[in-house]
Amino acid sequence: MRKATFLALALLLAAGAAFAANELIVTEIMYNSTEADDVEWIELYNNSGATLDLTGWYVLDDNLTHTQMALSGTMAPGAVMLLVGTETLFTAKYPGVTNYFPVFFQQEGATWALGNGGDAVNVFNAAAELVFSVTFDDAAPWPTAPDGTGPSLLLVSNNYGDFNDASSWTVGVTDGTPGVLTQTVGNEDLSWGLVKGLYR
Ligand SMILES: [Ca+2]
Ligand SMILES: [Ca+2]
Repeated sequence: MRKATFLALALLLAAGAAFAANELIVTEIMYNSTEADDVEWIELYNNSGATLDLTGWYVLDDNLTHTQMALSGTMAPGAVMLLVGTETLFTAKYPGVTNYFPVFFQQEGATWALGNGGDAVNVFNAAAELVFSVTFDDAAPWPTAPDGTGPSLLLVSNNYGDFNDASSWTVGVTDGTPGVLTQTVGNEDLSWGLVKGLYR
């Protein structure tokens, strides 16, 4: 193992204390895709060491009076699931990606969407406790490329201190990687799989 990689691992482990406190976190957001009708999605990751029973859990944007998007089923440690805006748009753009919940926050205009000028993603557990929250913006210091030019808004894998800190997020690849975790900055030698392995 190269020395630089070892240092990166040590830094990741040091950051793990704050990270591990968050059982279910958002790792990637597509809030303004290049299509006229945004193909929106939110990527959720089981960051705990245990299987999560998501019965009763739900997601909202910044308007807590909007229709709650009920999560369901279970997620194994390290599992990734998507909350998708509109199923038909999503499956047309990302054929083969099937790890999404069977509720759709944009569908047929009935519910809500992620604002192109900034919004929030709030995850609540079955006790209606806020367990994850990010309020993002489309302007600096937040990454601006996710605002309609193609890339997603991507959680920086080695900085989990404050999800509302713009520096915790970066620019994903064009069209993002929905349903698949991707390592983002600095440590190209590290995969998310390796990072997850370290926490087990
Ligand atoms: Ca949008
Ligand atoms: Ca991803």
